[in-house]
Amino acid sequence: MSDRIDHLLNETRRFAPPEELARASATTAELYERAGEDRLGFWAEQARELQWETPFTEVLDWQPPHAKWFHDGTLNVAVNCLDRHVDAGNGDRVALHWEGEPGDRRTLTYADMTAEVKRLANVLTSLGVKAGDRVAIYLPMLPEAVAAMLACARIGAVHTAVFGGFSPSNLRGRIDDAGATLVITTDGAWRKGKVFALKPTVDEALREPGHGVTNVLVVKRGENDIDWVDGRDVWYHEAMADAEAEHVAEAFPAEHPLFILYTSGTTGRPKGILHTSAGYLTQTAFTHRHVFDLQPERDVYWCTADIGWVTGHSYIVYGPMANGTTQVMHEGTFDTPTPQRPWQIIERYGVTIFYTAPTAIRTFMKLGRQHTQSSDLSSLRVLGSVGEPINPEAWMWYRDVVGGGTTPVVDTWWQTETGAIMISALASVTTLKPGSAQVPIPGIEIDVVDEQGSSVGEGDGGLLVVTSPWPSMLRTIWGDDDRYRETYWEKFGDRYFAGDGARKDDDGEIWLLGRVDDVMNVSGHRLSTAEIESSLVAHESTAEAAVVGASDETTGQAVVAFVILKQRFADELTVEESEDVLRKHVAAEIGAIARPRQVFIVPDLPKTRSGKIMRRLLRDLAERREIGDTTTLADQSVVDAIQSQLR
Ligand code: 6R9
Repeated sequence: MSDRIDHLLNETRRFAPPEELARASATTAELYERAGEDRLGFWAEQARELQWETPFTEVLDWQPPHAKWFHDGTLNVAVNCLDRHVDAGNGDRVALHWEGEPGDRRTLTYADMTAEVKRLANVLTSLGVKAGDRVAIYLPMLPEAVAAMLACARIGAVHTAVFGGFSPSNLRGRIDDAGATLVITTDGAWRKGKVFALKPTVDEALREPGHGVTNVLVVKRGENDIDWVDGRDVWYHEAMADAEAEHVAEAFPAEHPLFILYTSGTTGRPKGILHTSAGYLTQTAFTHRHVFDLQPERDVYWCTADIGWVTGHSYIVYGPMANGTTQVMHEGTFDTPTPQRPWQIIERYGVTIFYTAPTAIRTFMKLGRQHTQSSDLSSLRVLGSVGEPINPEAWMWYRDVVGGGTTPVVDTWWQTETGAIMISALASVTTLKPGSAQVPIPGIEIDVVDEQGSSVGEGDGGLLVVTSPWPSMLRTIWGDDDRYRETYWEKFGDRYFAGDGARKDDDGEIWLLGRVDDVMNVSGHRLSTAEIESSLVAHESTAEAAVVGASDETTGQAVVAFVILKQRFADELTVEESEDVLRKHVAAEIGAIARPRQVFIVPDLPKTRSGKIMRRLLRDLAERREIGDTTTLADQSVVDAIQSQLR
């Protein structure tokens, strides 16, 4: 695969951590050594950073493909995220600086959050929820969403969060698959300057009988009119006012289920990924602290992910709160009321660590640096990226424009299934390579292998595998252990198959190339969508690009590109001129084999709510097929706009 990844291989820029970050690097750098000498001992040390009711004596019980971590220990996850900080004298530390889209603000300290979660735990119990029961959380970015997850954890109930954008049938599918008995939702939430009703979706999802839901707990936010089912629906604020303030938390076994999260799955039925307690909390807390060089006493951290996505679970709720972090949480969209919103928020709270997705970064690029420059961003000291391969151009823009040219950008590779970050630079230690996730974090073992499972050499590409079990790994697919074995373990035995393509560079470091289902085969040459997208975005006229392999009679597959132009080029060039320029550019950059058969200039790209480009849908469009399932699409009108362009 080496000749096909030349474009990325030619990326030779390197950035060492700035002085003030490197000060901590001596101790952090030792983590690699410690983990290398005694991997299980290393993870046991990390786990002992948590507060245990019963200390564990066994670190790992591995019966491939099933792992149990720290399994004879007991703890309470919510106590670790809340009470522990209050008990340590940090009750006054801000847990959440929350901003509503219309501009309303709330500040909640660790003492406030602890009090909220204790009351809510009592409410859940009074509604009949017991340890092991499942609770569906259909909430947008409200502090109550964080409280709901932690209240479930506190009583040992298993939450399953569902994106606010999902349809009634999708929500119902998840409620049924998980066997949820309670749904927590809101009347409505703010999005793009309007109240977007959520409760009607829950009503519709529960209309047909056959589900096990006995109550719907409703947070008042949108103040929009909603239907009410007496005996089933309960106002959150009323139940909280009636509830006892005190709650004594019980400890649960380390392997007690914590949550189920359905992956948006590009094809087929969604998979309910099951995570358990202590191992998950250990790895989310560890990675959050060391990848971002977190100093909980002074940092202000902002992760822009939705709470209904795994990044919201691991890097808003569990990792950061286990570390006692002060964070920013924001409702609604970034461009409302103005595109300056995110930068104003960073300035207002003095955000020091900012964690977002490449798709957001490319949107910021498209809007232009003038919006970024109108705010003082000098508080930022670490930037993070997650969700997709970040092309070197976006990486450089992020570092230069948002990070003032000095702030490290850590590109973090992981999945819903892995629970926590697996491959990433450590901000205070690693010399960075734009566009590469680089190295497994301490205690994680990764390889890139060929189809037969043999490790590839340096400079070569193949499939990414995790070669030994890790604390925050998924334990199974809820209700379908056979599918768990087939999807992740059948291909390479006791090595975990991630479904991503990757290559090792000459230093043995890792570059992610996108999902293997995003790998195209053009005339027998394997081309990565990420590589061609990277080349397109490197052209001065391109704001954002998505590439798919569409079936082609002669070449098997052909490269089809969808491109959003930067405004000033869209004004200057005709569509035909732009298409021609970009086709030539890719051919020159990567080689004639990668020259797109077609370049479509489009106003927007279809994305999931977690910000991933829906290439499957673009493939349908490129092949002029009926487009498939669009339930995970964030904005349906984008497809209509592209379709009218293709005619
Ligand atoms: C956390 C999250 C997982 C898939 C994963 C990969 C892609 C995520 C990435 C990345 C390259 C990164 N992905 N981070 N690809 N570089 N830094 O995104 O979870 O929604 O389950 O998606 O996302 O393809 O397999 P999830």
